[in-house]
Amino acid sequence: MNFQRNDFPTGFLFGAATAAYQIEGHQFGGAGSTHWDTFAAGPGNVVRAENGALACDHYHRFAEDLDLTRDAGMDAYRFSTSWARVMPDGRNVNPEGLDFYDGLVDAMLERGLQPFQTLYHWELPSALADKGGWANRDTCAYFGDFTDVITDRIGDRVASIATINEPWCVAYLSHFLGHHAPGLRDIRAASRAMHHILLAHGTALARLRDKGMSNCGIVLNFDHTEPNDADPDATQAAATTDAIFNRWFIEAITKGSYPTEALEGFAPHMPENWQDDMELISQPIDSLGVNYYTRHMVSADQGAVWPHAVSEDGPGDKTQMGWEIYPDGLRSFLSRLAHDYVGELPIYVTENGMAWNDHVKDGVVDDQTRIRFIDDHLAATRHAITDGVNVRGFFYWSLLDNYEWAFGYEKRFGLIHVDFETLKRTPKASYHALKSAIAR
Ligand code: GCO
Repeated sequence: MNFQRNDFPTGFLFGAATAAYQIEGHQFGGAGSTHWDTFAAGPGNVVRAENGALACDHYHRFAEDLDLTRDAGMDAYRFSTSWARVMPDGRNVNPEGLDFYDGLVDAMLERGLQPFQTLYHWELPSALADKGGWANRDTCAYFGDFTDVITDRIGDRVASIATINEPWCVAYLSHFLGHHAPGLRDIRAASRAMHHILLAHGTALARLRDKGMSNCGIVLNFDHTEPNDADPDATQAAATTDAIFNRWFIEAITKGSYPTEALEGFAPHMPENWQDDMELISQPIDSLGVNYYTRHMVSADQGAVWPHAVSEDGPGDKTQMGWEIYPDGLRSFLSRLAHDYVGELPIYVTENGMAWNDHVKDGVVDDQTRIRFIDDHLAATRHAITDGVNVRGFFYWSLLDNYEWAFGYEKRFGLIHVDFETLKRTPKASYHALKSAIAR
């Protein structure tokens, strides 16, 4: 890597990110069924119909995983607390689930790792999916109750709490594009989910403030979006796509409004009196988490349903996901977010990383492409800091190869290789390179 820890401001945090369902093994510890278990069991939804029942068996191996995180010289670890593990039916507490997260947080602290918690990284209990999930307003209040229960147990020891991970994925990708659980392609359900997921954020944040928590925020994903050609229709399609993907959530949170380009499609299907919720949704946050992966080029397609747009991957080199590697997009988002929305508010890059078809050969995983990827995105982060953006930390996605949702176990994002037959962990060359770069 072409940087050292002291190229970053003092106190800048280096970490790695994971999510409960993707690594823990949801069959253990009395966790309840989630909508991902049932979605994975539906025809053609997930590669080989794989689910998170075993995943990386982090439930039993977390000590080893956190040892590896500490040994890499990291400062922080981003994880999620599964709602369905803590409350298997979404309403009643599973003491074993609370004990697990209690022990997990202590294990981080024992290793000098700051716990960065995410409350919802998509582990929706099936019992609540039965009632309509995020299309149902009641789910927001239930989420508030979950927030109370988990915070009463571990809130005294976590460094940061993000309410929701990637609301665009929760709402649009899952209820309009149908690629993630619950797999709907329905504009009414999508419009409701687009709003309710933010109401859930606002509800949880209010509960956290009632408990005096002052380290709270949300994690949003941003995709660099450009028109594919000079056609004015493409410019329009790109602007609408940008409004849905990149502006909807941050504008709601920081300005209490939704972009008109996006409301054009959603407004007729929004829940009644949604305007009354905007004050709760736009309460101040303490930090913003930014997930950034790639760039999309957008063309107009008047024959397609609203938003009359088709997105393609950009022209540059691709990862195993087929996503273009485009580090400049990270720099420009960090600047845009500071300039247009959050000003001096601390920003953390809470996810950035790439999948590659990694193999262990003679005990080594030589992932040079990932080393360059990380180096280039940390350079983009450094540039944003030089431009004056208040970026306080960077979390690589992900610590481990894991369950990549609809792609099953096929896409390897980890700094650490996981053999899904034996569950053996093998740190990749990128792990060692990052370790050397961030050594004190
Ligand atoms: C997301 C999630 C992660 C993914 C990662 C790679 O962005 O979808 O936060 O759970 O695994 O982003 O796709």
